[in-house]
Amino acid sequence: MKVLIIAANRERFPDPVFPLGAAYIAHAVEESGFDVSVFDCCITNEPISELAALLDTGDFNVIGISLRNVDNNAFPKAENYLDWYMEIFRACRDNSKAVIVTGGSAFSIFPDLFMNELQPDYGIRGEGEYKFIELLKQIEDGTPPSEKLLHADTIRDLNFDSFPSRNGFNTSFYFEKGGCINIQTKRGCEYNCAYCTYPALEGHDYRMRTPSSLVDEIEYWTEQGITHYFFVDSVFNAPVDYAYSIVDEIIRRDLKIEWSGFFAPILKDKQFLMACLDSGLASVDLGTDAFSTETLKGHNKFFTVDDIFRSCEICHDLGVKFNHSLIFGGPNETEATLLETLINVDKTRPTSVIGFIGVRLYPGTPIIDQVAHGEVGIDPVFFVSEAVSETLLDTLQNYTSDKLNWIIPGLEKGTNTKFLNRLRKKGLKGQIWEYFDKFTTG
Ligand code: B12
Repeated sequence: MKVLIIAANRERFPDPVFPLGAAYIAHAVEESGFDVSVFDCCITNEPISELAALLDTGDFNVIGISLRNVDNNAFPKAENYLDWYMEIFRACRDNSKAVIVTGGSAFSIFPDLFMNELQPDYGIRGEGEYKFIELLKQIEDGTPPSEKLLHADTIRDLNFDSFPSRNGFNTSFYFEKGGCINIQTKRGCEYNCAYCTYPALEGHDYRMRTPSSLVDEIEYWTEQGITHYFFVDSVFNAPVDYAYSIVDEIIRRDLKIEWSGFFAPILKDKQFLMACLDSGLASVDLGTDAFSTETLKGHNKFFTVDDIFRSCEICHDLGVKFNHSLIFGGPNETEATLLETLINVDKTRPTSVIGFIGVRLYPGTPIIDQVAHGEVGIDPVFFVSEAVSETLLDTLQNYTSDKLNWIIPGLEKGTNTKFLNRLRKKGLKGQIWEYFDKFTTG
């Protein structure tokens, strides 16, 4: 049976990101002995015509389409990718008789709505490695399931027989244009942040890969010339013992790499970050969200204003670049809390700040019950605290106008992709925001 896996994502901001979900699925297909090809919509300027040509010659039995992003989260200029996904589905229907199966994080957030809009033959919600293969076998045996929307069980053991080969994907493209490739160490998130989809997508319980097999993957890619990595885990530094075991294994193998990842601002002392530095840590992306006690409470965060200050101080002491990821206008936000956040962020002298305006509402997140009125759909709906809804955009515009290291996609601030591309063309690696301190005015 011939299977084609399509990575549908074309978003290139803040960087093109290697389609890791699609690669996991393609690898599972490869391992199960089916004939697999891949098509990545991000690396070509003419995806539809190229896809049509491939479908014309490929004679595929099944097409798996990976949907990563629902939308770009950039209120008030948010765009969803549904029209684009529809084009891909149309191209597949028009040029092939294959059974179409879809999945991915975007799909798993809105399974019913995407089933309705895109009309695949099957949709798989959740982790697709085993469920997709089960479906392929059923199709091959002539016993396809009658239900169209399938729910994958949580995969308890993430130590698959081998790490994703990424065969057929253009890893060098992502290393050159995106400055790194991505690695997943674990799945799951123990926290309950009000807005967040991660627990809904990955569950609350951690499932970890063993450090040695994980670092085998990094070592393999390092031998292929990849020097920079991003750990895609929801929070790299929790649980901290597991994070230690990874950095220790990288140090033990003496790999010459640089890496970054999402950190919660809960650093207690310098020790952990020093171990990270020894293993090649280049920067820390802090999931700060807000920097005032009331708004942190509103987001249901698990740390305090003091924790954030302490974490930033540790980064400064050790010379580690850090970004604050923020969400402005969340629950409990007032003019006073907003100003407090802005001023506190400045006090910490970050390398950069990436701020989203308003809370994008998704089903399955804790905030939904408190604030959602009516249906929350693929077309982005954002919550903005009433106390700042009239003034938020102006306040942010005015406060950040002379701050060149602040990126606010909703204000199209710091999002000039031509400029970012020029930086990459100079060969800059790692996270693009690591270079934004060069622009700091203060
Ligand atoms: C790491 C990450 C980033 C990093 C990526 C760094 C890098 N170099 O990779 C950064 C910070 C750059 C980033 C940016 C963005 N991200 Co992001 N990101 C993530 C995160 C935490 C992990 C993604 C990942 O790699 N997962 C690991 C892979 C293996 O999992 P997976 O893709 O889900 O695949 C599994 C299943 O979905 C399924 N599956 C996947 N494909 C298919 C196909 C078939 C046929 C089947 C059956 C199953 C299947 O099986 C796979 C294996 O189990 C997720 C949240 C999350 N926990 O998922 C958000 C997430 C993917 N991002 C999201 C968004 C919106 C974005 C941005 C648009 C804006 C933003 N808010 O940051 C940009 C877009 C960037 C781009 N160019 O596309 C959303 C997407 C959904 C949505 N809400 O729209 C998520 C889910 C978070 C959220 N807010 O809900 N992101």
